[in-house]
Amino acid sequence: MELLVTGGAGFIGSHFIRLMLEKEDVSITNIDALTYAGHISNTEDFLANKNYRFIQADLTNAIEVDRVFEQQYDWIVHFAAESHVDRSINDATIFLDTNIKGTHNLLEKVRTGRAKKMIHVSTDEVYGSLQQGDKPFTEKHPLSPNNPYSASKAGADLLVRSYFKTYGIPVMITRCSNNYGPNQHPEKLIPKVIQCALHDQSIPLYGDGLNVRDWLYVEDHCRAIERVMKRGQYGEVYNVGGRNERSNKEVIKAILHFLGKDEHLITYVQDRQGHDRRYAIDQTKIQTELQWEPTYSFSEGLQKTINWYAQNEEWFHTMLKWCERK
Ligand code: NAD
Ligand code: TDX
Repeated sequence: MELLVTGGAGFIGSHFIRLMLEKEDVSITNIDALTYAGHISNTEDFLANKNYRFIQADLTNAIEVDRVFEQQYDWIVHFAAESHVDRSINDATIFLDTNIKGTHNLLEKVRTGRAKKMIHVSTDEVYGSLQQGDKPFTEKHPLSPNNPYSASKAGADLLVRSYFKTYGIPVMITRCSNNYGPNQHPEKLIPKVIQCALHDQSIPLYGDGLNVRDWLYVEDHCRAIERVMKRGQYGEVYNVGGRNERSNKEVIKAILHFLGKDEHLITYVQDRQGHDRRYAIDQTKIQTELQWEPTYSFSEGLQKTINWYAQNEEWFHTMLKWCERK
């Protein structure tokens, strides 16, 4: 199987490649622009694998994309995106380019036969926000994104849907909740908290700290995508979640507890603009139709994650330096 992964030098994409390289008869091409969020160090352990190759290419650049598609692929698994909500609030421009135009360029390659099938990796944020007591999002929940990042992801989701309806191409969408694990960019909540806690630095908690996210260990997300490739139905959307809702304050306290650090490190700071209150996923569909469910408990996943960051502080600094250069 010839598999094209986009954004494989980022957090989730690199874990997905690692998982797929364990399979027989899979040859993987990773295309990544190596933005501030993507770094070759995330792929170091499989760089030399004979079934893997890397091409630095920007999905928004038609010429670079054409070069990648000189050969045909059986699958595209599309992770590449601008992924950080706070950055999208500062400036949405690149989010529209990468997340919408980049996705469109790939859809065109499926439409014109350069790739046979595609999975578009999306997010629960496209559904908007829930209040405490509301029912979790099903796949039928209307798309009501509240920040430029999620609006750009919703735009991409709708384009994918339109290409299925108009051209009948074999595409599927996954919408996952918050991932955590090794190699997640230092700007995201869990890595940031671990790093601050390790160095007894203050931990910025937005607003009242009671916003709720559903947390899933990254390897479980990758296994869900693999399951969708094997058993999913074209044109369908599959929610993926951890059945693990926690307030941000609870998550930070759990990390401090693991590290034996004091809760006084928590510093309440100004809230994120348009901060979604709660995400919660109803994943009945993937569970019953595709027989997928998460394998990691939050405490197992968090322990693994904290250990990794504690043992890989150099990686953290590499990413921060890379960010400064970009
Ligand atoms: P990430 O920011 O860690 O990685 C994104 C990767 O995409 C980087 O390697 C970056 O260099 C690459 N990229 C960005 N723009 C590009 C372009 N124009 N051309 C080629 N490559 C480009 O993101 P992540 O957290 O791994 O998320 C991966 C995907 O999963 C995204 O589509 C995101 O929306 C989705 N998702 C993430 C989460 C989460 O909790 N992290 C949850 C649900 C869905
Ligand atoms: O310093 C912080 N303090 C804080 O309180 C940061 C970085 C975040 N937060 C809060 C905001 C959110 O409620 O923690 C929560 C998680 O924040 P992020 O890690 O920025 O993730 P989130 O905004 O929930 O989005 C993530 O999950 C869905 C990913 O970044 C998206 O790519 C994915 O689609």
